[in-house]
Amino acid sequence: MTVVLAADEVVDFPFSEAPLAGEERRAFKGLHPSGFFIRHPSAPHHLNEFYTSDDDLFQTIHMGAAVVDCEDWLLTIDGLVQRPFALSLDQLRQLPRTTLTAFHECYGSPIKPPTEAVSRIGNVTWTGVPLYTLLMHARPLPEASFIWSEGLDSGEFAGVKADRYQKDLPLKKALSKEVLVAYEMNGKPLTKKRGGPVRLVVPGWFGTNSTKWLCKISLQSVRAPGPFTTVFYNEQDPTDPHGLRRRPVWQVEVNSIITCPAPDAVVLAPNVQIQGWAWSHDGVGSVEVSADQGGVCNDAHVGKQTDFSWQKFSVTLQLPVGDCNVTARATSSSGLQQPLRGRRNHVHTVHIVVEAADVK
Ligand SMILES: Nc1nc2c(c(=O)[nH]1)N[C@H]1C(S)=C(S)[C@@H](COP(=O)(O)O)O[C@H]1N2
Ligand SMILES: [Mo]
Repeated sequence: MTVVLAADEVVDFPFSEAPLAGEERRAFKGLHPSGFFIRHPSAPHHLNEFYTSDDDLFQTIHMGAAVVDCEDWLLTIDGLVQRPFALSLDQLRQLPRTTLTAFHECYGSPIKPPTEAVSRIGNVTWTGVPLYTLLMHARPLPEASFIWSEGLDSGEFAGVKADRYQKDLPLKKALSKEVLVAYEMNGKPLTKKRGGPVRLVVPGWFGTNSTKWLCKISLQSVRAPGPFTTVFYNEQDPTDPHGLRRRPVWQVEVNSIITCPAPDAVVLAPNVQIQGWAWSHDGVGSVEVSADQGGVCNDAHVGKQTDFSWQKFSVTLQLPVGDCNVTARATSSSGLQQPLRGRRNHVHTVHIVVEAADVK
């Protein structure tokens, strides 16, 4: 891929040290805790706010949380570039920063078939330096088609050993202005379990691509060979009618959650307000909300997107008295609709009880 830099996009780099092989891994001081770690997010009915607090946001760690010495931390940019270089944390912080809002979603377990809805989702702000700025300084060679990102963590996941967490992105996505080398979430420095001091953030793409404890970006001509891009995180493409094509776990599929009413809530007939969040890598076009009583199905109002945020939907349904299941079904901007069942992004249904308004 040949990359041309616009004149107004040149960032002045007051530094640019040639990297020494493997030097960036010196900052790694061990894993704590070590081994697989997952923190489940709060239930959908607790995710009413546009911005998800750190406490309500899930965490997914395959091999252990890396303990990183910030003094020793280095980011190396190498591979198919004219000008490989390395940056310290202070140097990274001197570069022009960007803050953006993005939903953050975990694909779910890469060792189970993706048939169950996971709802590991939130919406936060990230602050950091666009990866674009660093790639432009390094000057990609025309043969470069992918970036490989490396974390400082190593160990074992599902019986497979890995000497590092390694992911890849097509260079085209890596050069999109939203991809960040981030050091803050929701305005605060990244904590250890969040991937601090520095992680990659790939808005619109599954969380697995956002490498935590980032230490290296390498430009390459082919996909990365590590287990997290080969053994794990490739799936059967559900849009292939023959079910043969496989695809990397990259773009986030259209999905939604109902945040209000809460499960088993008792509400008053007939007008019941339903609201929630919908998201997709390419934005949400519409959300249909239906109830299994009274034959109701209405298009919700869908709010605007801020950067790569999730989008609010809300609608008032006229429901008869009795038990009722309410379902939201989102359609992406490109026209893909959430499946009704059997898929990680299938529709979310909430059971509610509708009571007559004059019942005391
Ligand atoms: N180095 C490293 N980066 C990683 C992971 C990891 O285990 N190691 N987990 C990935 C997965 S699967 C997800 S969903 C996100 C989770 O980010 P969070 O824990 O901040 O929510 O980080 C990704 N980045
Ligand atoms: Mo994940």
